[in-house]
Amino acid sequence: MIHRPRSYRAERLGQTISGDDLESLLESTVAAILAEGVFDWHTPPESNVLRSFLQGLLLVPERDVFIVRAPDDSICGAAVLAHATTRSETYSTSATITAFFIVPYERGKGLGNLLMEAIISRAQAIGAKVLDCRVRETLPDAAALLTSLGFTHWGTHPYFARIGDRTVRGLFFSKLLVPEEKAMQWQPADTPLSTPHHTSERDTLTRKPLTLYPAIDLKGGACVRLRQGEMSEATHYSDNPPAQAKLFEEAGCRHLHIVDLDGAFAGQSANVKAVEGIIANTSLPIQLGGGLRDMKTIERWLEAGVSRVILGSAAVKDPGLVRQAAHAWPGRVIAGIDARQGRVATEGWAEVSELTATDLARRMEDAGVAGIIFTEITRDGMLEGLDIDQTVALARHVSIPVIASGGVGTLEHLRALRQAADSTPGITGVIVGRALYDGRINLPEALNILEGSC
Ligand code: AMZ
Repeated sequence: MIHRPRSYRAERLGQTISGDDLESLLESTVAAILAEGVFDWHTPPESNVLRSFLQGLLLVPERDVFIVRAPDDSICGAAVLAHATTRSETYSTSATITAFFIVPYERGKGLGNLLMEAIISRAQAIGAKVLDCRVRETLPDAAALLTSLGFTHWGTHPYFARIGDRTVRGLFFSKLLVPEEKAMQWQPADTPLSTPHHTSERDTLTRKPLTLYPAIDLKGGACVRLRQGEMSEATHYSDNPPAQAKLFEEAGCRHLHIVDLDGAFAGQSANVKAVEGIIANTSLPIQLGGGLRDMKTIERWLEAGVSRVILGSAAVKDPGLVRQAAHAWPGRVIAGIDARQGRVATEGWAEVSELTATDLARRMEDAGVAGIIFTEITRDGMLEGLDIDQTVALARHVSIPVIASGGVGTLEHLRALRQAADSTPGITGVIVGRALYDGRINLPEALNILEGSC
């Protein structure tokens, strides 16, 4: 097995926490309280009080708890995002960071940025238009971090905290997550999408970037592309998957999407050497799907250096496994929902179930997955455009990120997704396969469109 050094990473915690994680969170929280106070404590309470408080926090649906893990898995930072679950104008337009810390001994490594990125993408995924944060005036580093991330300081609160015999003011910061004119409009989640007719320059400056995931589909150790998932329709592109991965990395991609096609059909990992070769040959984060049907196999790949696993058949046939994996590896399990005209397919897409994509998406959100990849099978490999309507409908049905897949053939198709994502913040990325291999899409231009600068 190939081992890569693990890196610092931010995650959102689920409702339950392992004993080790709880102790680690407790320890880092005490360090942060001693350094400058957090969660309204300036001296640490008894550890049982703090332990119950942290456990209780995880159970509140309107609170998301984020952590930063060090390479040895210990927790070295945490934050809380408060938002409303109610889809009402008053409550769901903003989200507020109510706690935020990096332990003193891990500062200066950019971990605050990492934690904030995870918070911002969650706030966007739940449709918040504004992200608020209050910082004590005695914390200039925290204020500087927010300013550098585009937050605006707009006011002060005179009696924010009483520390010893001192009254400390709070500084209010906000960041708009949508263009200003959209922040003024209220659009209930279930109303049809009104597509903007033009894109103003201001839009492009405030949009969130979409991620492009180049696809490497593996069959018999080689890179192939299929049409509508048919193995008999495979076009062979490269015998050297690790070299292909490197090419994508050098061309500016920031992530890789890998599917073990033989594995998806067989129900167990098949292109093991090719995947290991890719892991060894690139430093990009990798999401891997195809044939992952038990905890052992999932763990094996996450340990081997894969960033996230994609569960497809298991999402339909073994939701208990998805729930267990999502809780064991928060942020690292995503669901692959592949639908043939709205009905979900499994086993290499050879079987179609009765489940609709939207029903499954809700179940997967409930199981705790970090996101969904949605593929309309009839579009896959056909180069005729994504099924944007279905993707939008799905993204509006859940509050976790949705990645679009199947059918990208031109830059216009990416522009159309970009536009849809502007009014549906849950759409966060797109998978592109055949069009890249055939040279129909120029990668720098594609990245430019998706990342928002054109
Ligand atoms: O093209 C296919 N026939 C195909 C494909 N691309 N079949 C499965 N898959 C992908 C899914 C998902 O990423 O899009 O394999 C993954 C799911 O595999 P499993 O073994 O969990 O169902």
